[in-house]
Amino acid sequence: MKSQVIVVSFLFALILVGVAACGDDGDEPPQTETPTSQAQEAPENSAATFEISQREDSVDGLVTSGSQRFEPAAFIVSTGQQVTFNITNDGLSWHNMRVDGGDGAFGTADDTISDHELRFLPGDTGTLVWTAPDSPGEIQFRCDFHPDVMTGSIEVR
Ligand SMILES: [Cu+2]
Repeated sequence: MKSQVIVVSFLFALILVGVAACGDDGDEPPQTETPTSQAQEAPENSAATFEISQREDSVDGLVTSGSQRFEPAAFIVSTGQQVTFNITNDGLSWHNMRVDGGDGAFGTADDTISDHELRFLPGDTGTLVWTAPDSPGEIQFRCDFHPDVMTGSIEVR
């Protein structure tokens, strides 16, 4: 009879350990989620710096059509904040970055464009320094070489 109590106690302990382990797993962030899928938020009341990657998918050195993108592609900043994007072309194509100044249109005088004489070759790094408008809103940015797919947004709070 005593040995049965011991076995039951042991099994109960095993169950407790199993439940605790499951609980720990639930607290950890999912491994498959990439941090770049979330909007990057700048600290308030100071200049902000973001790392941004230009890339695309490829098979045997051939770029997969429509896969060109910025990673991350969504940012949150404060009104009037100075923002520096440190850009790296991690892809195979030419890219740049153009931020709409807030007039809702690209190719206008209020745009801000990345350096490197308007295009980044594969492996190039550079910057785009931009100051958020003084009023809240949604600012769009894009790559001029892939304007239909390579886009992003900056939420100004
Ligand atoms: Cu591009």
